[in-house]
Amino acid sequence: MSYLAPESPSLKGTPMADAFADPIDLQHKLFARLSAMFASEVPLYDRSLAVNELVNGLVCELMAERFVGLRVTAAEVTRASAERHGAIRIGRPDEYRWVARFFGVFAMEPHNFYSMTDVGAKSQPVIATAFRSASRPEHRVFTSLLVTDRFNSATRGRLENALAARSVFSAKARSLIERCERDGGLSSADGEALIAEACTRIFKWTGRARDYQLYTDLCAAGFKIAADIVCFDSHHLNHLTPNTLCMDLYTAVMKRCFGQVDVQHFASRGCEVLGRLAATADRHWLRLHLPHLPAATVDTLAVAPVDQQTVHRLIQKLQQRLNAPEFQLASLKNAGFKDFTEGPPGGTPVLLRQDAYRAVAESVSFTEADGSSVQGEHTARFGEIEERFYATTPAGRAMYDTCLAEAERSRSSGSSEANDLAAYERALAVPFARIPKTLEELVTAGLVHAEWEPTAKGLAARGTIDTHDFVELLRRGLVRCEGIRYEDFLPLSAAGIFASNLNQYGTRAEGAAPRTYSKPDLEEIIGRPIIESAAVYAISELESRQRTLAALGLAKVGEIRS
Ligand code: OOG
Ligand code: NI
Repeated sequence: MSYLAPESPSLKGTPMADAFADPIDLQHKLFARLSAMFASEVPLYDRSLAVNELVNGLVCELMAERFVGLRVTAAEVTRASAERHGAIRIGRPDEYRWVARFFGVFAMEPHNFYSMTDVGAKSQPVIATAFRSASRPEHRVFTSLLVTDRFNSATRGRLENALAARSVFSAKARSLIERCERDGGLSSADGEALIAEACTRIFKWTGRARDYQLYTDLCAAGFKIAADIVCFDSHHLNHLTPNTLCMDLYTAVMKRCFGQVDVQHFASRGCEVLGRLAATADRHWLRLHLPHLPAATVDTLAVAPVDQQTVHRLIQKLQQRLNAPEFQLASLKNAGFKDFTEGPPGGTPVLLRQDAYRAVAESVSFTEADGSSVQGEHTARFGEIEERFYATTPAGRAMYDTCLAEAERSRSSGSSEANDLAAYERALAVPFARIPKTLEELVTAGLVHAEWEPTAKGLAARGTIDTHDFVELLRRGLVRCEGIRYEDFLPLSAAGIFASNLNQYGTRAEGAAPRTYSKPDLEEIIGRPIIESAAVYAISELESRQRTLAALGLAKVGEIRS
């Protein structure tokens, strides 16, 4: 099917349209290859993927104990570990448009406008959107654009000069993108050719840069983000983040692998977090974390208690596996793992949790205007990990923001040790206590979005039901719901990532009259509308409510208005 030109049915069913590769298949190939590229560039990333797959496999073993009859194959664990989000930073508007058109080939649409220019202390001179599939989001790329009017005119001139000299998309890449747009798709061979351009040129780290003086001047002035963008000759991936099934276990394992915690400490932390998961994971957890399992299978699974011995046995098994040489990360050049996870505390299933190992300095060869070269280094590429939860309603988001701000305040006034994880978790749990922990409670409080459907009991009661209220219908067992997963980014968390990763907390605007950017500015650059994901989550929920009411005989489809 042609996604770029859905309005041109003339192509459908023609030999040409049939010869097109499925853009989602191409997207999976693209991210598998980008991941292989990044793994060859960054040894720690390669090992962190192995850690993630090991942890995800263990979590699935735990689930097989918890859910009677559940089996998760190794291939399914690999599948659950294949999701990625990347981050790239672009210098020129015309480059940005090419990037948007490139992602269009892979059915990835711009979602949400993020301005980093005005987020308080963590501001950065970039605006951004994230490219992902609207209907099948699995991979996403947070794509920033440098806004040069934040700089004084002399710096701005130097930035634009440096940027004018480069050409990241080859003539071949551009013609493949144009072909896709013109014909409504690409053949597999052309898709492969474009993926090769992505992995050998467009997003590749080359270790080469230009203009060492500009690089050092920008870093010294507090504009390392600009140096990261303008001095390099590709849109190198800054990070490529896999998805974990248990953030707290993953971070504990990584700290053990880096030698930041000893084996005993790991054993007790591992048992604590796995024990907590064993006690709380329900079918909603399975649907959220393993969306590839058929819903009908998950719905029939019976939950069984998991004893502490089983948890111990699993952690012991993990310890043994971690003794393998590939997990001795301390032997690789590294700057360690961050102390604390960003986002809500474990067990509060809203939005997303993110953590990372820190960036290491990489050597860079700068080519100067006279052709000579200077050796320098650059620290930017780090190893993020994330776990995704439910999309919040506006009320849920407001509550989340309030809880986070409160946690932030108590942290900055707190006396807890900088790296005391237990104290950090206790402090975070206090403000977040007011956010419920189960899906039913979250939807009852109107804090997260869900998809609804009638139950068999509800269908049998059709004609006798006297309420339209979904909380009441849920309470009576006439409907059920599944939470909608959050597929986007959080501007504050993103700003924090820029800041911690660049080791530079915020940049001030020096431009005479820096303008304020808004969504239409970026839409003009991209040449396409930017999707508001909050509206899409709300509409999905509303449509499922309409279908459910209709199935229960409570309304005709299309009759309900919110
Ligand atoms: C992008 C930061 C945003 C996230 O996970 O929030 C991001 C960047 O550092 O370029 O990736
Ligand atoms: Ni990220």
